[in-house]
Amino acid sequence: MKNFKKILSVVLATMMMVLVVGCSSGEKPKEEKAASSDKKITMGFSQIGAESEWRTANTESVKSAAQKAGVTLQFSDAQQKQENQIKAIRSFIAQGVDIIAFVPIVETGWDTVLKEAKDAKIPVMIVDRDVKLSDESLFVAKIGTDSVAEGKKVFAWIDEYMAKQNKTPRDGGSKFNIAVLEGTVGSSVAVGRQNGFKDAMTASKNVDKYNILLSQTGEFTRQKGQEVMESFLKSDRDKIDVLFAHNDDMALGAIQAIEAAGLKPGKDITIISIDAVKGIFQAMIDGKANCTVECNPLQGDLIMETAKKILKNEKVEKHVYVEEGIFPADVAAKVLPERKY
Ligand code: GYE
Repeated sequence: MKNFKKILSVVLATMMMVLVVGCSSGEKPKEEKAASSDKKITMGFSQIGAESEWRTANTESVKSAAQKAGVTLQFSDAQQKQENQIKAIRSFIAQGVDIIAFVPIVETGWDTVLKEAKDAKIPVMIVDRDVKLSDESLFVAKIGTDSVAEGKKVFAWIDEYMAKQNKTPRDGGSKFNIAVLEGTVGSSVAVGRQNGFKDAMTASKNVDKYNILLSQTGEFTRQKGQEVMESFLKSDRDKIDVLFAHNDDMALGAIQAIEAAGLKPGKDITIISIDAVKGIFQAMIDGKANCTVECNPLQGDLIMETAKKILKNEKVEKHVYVEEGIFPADVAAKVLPERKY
């Protein structure tokens, strides 16, 4: 019995020592280790600015999703400048954040800074817009929208609508004249929407019925959309049949310019744009716009979910495109109350 007690006390003492040594050597007890793969994540997020209703919804989605997911967000607004985004990414690297996510304002010019992130072993996620890189391993995942598909949907809708409405060209000619308000120059979404639109037009059996008369950037803003539409109307007021705006905000600005020029938006000029923000639904209900192609800005939850998987070394899809619909004016009143942005 005495011996047994002795052995027991030696065993207990050894166990205590193992525990103390184990903890003091920096090793965490088992349960804590398991929890540490779920440790609080810090994400550096570089947003491009606040140029549109869509962008505001996108920012809110990212911020609220981060909060819900318990992710600490270092949020930086680049005020529409790529150089500010590059600075922000460099400062995220210097701070040693766990993961970087950013919306590339333009497609090119990211190789160097993303290489710096890779060298610092910080994974990068691309959000919303696309990039052109020399090395695809410079980012882990891309979550966003398919802008080429959006441009294609726009042409298909126009072609069907003009026929259904028995429209004829306003200038008495044989082709419908289209005016385009493009998005930010060099952005993947402006390039993709324009290319998708043109490709669908060229591939259509009705290609001879259409002419892109005017096409200029309105920088995705309401103000610039209005200004550029004013200049379009000065030169070609009685020729424009269709307006394709790369986003709803520019269409909303253009509507003001069209009214100021004494024309009826949505009737004299058929208007289609992309995003599906609440503002354009109201314009459609008022009969001033005809259709919007959805581009979903509510990407926050997916971004946070993906970031967590990446940091747990789980496999993630390299490209994820969110689902998108199309809303012509006749469904606007029914759909508006359900819209989340
Ligand atoms: O359509 C527009 C904007 O990148 C998809 O950016 C986005 C576009 C969106 O500000 O409104």
